[in-house]
Amino acid sequence: MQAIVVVPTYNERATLERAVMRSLDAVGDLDVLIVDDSSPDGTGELADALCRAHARVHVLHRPGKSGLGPAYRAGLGWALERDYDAICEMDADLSHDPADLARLVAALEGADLVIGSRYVPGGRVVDWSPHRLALSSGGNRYVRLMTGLPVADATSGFRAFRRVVLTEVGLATVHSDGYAFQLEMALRTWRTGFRVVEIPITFTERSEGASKINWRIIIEAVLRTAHWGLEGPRRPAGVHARSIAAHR
Ligand SMILES: Nc1nc2c(ncn2[C@@H]2O[C@H](COP(=O)(O)OP(=O)(O)OP(=O)(O)O)[C@@H](O)[C@H]2O)c(=O)[nH]1
Ligand SMILES: [Mg+2]
Repeated sequence: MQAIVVVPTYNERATLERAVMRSLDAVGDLDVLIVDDSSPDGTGELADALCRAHARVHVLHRPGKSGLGPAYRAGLGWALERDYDAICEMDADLSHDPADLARLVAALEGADLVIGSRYVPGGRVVDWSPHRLALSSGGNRYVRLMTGLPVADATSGFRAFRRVVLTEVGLATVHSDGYAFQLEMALRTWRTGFRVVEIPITFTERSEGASKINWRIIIEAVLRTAHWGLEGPRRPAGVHARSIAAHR
């Protein structure tokens, strides 16, 4: 399976090179696409240098910071224009261990979306404050309650999609900007009838750089989730015929 990992960056100069090099080491023929929103700290220039040094590293420069959702829409769209079968997402701050990419891609053998999950048995969060943990696990409980999505960690940004999922769920009509993007993608994937599987990961609080989470992002996720819950359905469409065909 030809795989790529899309890595959105905004001011991640301190960790980007390690994240990219460990990704290349993790999976044999993996490509990496960095999507940088003109980070003022020089992340984009570092991405260009990595691109020049490594044939499997690619860069997409965007004119300004417009949120995680638009960055991923551009990056996932870039991957769809090329021949990748497995399209992954990963943060650049080393909260996700790039070595886990191998398990994410391998698990696509039996799934259409694989989510690296902090909240299934074996999953862990290291060095988060009780307040941050409560926000994340409470947010996930709220999503399950409102939408019926049977996923323990729907906000996780460490995942792998089969190509067919991204072509079928209507990427261009996903309008969430912040972390709601991850929720919307998981929900659309499940509602369309694709197979969603979680595998345990250890998530480690970033030790360098600054978090981009803010109240606007949290409020967007709360309001959009309520809207999706009201809009329904609370059940999947059934096993997706195209996903079975792709699996054979
Ligand atoms: N291109 C782009 N990347 C972004 C944007 N916002 C966040 N990112 C990247 O998305 C990834 C996740 O963002 P983080 O700030 O680490 O969010 P988080 O992991 O939920 O929060 P922390 O645990 O506090 O770090 C990181 O690689 C960020 O650099 C954005 O507006 N544009
Ligand atoms: Mg982070």
